[in-house]
Amino acid sequence: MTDKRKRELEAIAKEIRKLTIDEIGFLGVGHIGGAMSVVELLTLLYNEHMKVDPANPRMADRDWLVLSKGHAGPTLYATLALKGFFPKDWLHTLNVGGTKLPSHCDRNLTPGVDMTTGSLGQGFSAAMGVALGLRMGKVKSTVYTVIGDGESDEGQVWEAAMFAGNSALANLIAFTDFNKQQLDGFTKDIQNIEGLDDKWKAFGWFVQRVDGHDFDAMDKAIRAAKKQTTKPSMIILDTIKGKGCDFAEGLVSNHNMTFSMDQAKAAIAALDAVKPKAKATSTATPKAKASATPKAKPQPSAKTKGVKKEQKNGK
Ligand SMILES: Cc1ncc(C[n+]2csc(CCOP(=O)(O)OP(=O)(O)O)c2C)c(N)n1
Ligand SMILES: [Mg+2]
Repeated sequence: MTDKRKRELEAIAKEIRKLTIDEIGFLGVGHIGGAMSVVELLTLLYNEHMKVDPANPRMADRDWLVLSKGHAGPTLYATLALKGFFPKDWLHTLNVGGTKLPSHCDRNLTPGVDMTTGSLGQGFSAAMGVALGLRMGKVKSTVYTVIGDGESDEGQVWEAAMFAGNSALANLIAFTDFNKQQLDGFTKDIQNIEGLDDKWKAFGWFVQRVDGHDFDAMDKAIRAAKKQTTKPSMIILDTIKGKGCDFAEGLVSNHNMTFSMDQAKAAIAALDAVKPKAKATSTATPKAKASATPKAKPQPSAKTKGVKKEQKNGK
């Protein structure tokens, strides 16, 4: 990938990140942490790899995205709006009554959303079915799917993993958004899934692990995955939950947060203050970040009290 292209993708990612913060901030509550960690991935897929047509979202030979971690829907909506699937002003209807943009993805409501997701594990299984169906129909499309590291606790994920390996679903490219955090804590403390690479290999998958905020590394991994002819691919992405949203990144309680439009505006201004790099480089060091302790523990402030309440109240 050329430096010029990297800079273009960085600019798109910044826009998607800003739109997503604004979208959730306008509603006042949402899954900001897991939305931020997949910004670069969705940017790259929709602007570099996926065959899609905003004017014809159900095009028969399109590539598919199954966002199995459906709570990151707001990032997908910002990505689709920027591509022209629907007007940007829909973003301010996130999760209000009668909306076409529910907090979790719904293929019957949103142009460009390929699968209804949100019950963790189910989208991943559905992606296997789509990949099998396309192969049976001799459609040469790629199915991309994204699971979370916490989602990897679901037994259903491993049933699907076994099925895809045995079925040699080479038209399937999956990603694990390994942001080291799940709903109410660190993944390693809740269900340690390290050795993830070997687990997927044992199920018959072609496995790679890269920095999920580095366009070049992800691009190379996707190209290598596309060359596979007998194995489904798992690309494990080392990412940071809350990445780039100043009030959320580093908080263990950033899963589903309440925040004000003022906080959203300040976070967006902080992103605007970051000048584009002369030469695009990686933004995270996977090994270091993999074991890094978040910058700040949640403080017993009004903000984090709200977060705790949200976590108790729902997903
Ligand atoms: C079957 C099921 N159980 C529980 C939930 C509630 N839930 C929503 S997101 C989440 C945590 C997911 O963690 P992870 O996969 O790491 O995603 P991240 O928040 O890091 O994006 C949970 C438990 C759910 N949506 N579906
Ligand atoms: Mg996670």
